[in-house]
Amino acid sequence: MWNINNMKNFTSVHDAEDIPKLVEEAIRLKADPLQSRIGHNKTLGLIFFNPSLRTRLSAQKAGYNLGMNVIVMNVDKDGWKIEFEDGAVMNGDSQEHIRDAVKVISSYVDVLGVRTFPELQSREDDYSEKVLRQFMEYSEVPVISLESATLHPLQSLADLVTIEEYLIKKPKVVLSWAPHPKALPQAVPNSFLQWIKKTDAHVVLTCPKGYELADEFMNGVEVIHDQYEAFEKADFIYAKNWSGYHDYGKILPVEEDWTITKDKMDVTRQGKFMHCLPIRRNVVATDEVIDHSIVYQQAKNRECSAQAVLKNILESHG
Ligand code: SN0
Repeated sequence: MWNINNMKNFTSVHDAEDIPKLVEEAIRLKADPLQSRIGHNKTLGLIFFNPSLRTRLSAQKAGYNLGMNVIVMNVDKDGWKIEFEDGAVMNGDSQEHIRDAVKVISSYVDVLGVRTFPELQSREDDYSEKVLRQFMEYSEVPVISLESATLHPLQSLADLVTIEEYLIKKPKVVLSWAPHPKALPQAVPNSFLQWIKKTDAHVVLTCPKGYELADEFMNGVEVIHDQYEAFEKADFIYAKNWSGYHDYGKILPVEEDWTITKDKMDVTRQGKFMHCLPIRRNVVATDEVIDHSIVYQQAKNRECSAQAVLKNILESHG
């Protein structure tokens, strides 16, 4: 079958050849979710090393919409303890090597999704995508990232779909760092920048000094350290916390209050507030901001986005 994106795996923006077409396809699937049953008699496997609500349920629903069977496993809780080191002498805690686990899982499924967060200890380990790479190496079937150590492409595609639904030409889109009690991954902001840069948006990043992301994501992005100034006339405010990239995995001291409030939203051009969820209310943003936001639309768009990706993969691997 003719396929617009000729997708093998889906682990970053680079796996989508034609992003506007993928966004359009997601929007078409949202309007008529049961239009294609290309996944009939195929099985989707979803493997989680970390918690999930939207990714898990939306990917499951997307699979069902295409007629797939879906099997889900929280390997961190229900499986054997996995060993990731090559050549390890496994006489300690870990019980099953990743290469055996992935070979076996991939023999049961036609498409394999995996979620694997960074440890936030070693930047080198995390940014080499150690776990995702092993899945891609040992899997016999296409692999989808359900959020890896450094990227969250299914979220970013849903974010582009959501922005596209407002039909604003050259929107001003601001990615804003926000406070959080825990050290969180850089995956969502990295990935959002990777994808939004492929659109006609004017992209601004605002964060306290020291919270800049890796150059490969920041290239071509305007950086404004004053949050109010950055928010001026914005059409979309995308809030997210992340831990330090340069001072890796650290929570750095920040003096000003970066919580997103109505006062800050008031300097935008009736800007829409976005967040991938889960969100710590009244820390990242106030109740008032969240309750007047488009976060549920964004979350709903996870379903059609995952479905567009699965459909493309099934078309390429019929
Ligand atoms: C994850 C992250 O990458 O930031 C997943 C987002 C889709 N978020 C968290 O781990 C939040 C945990 C918390 O304690 O609020």
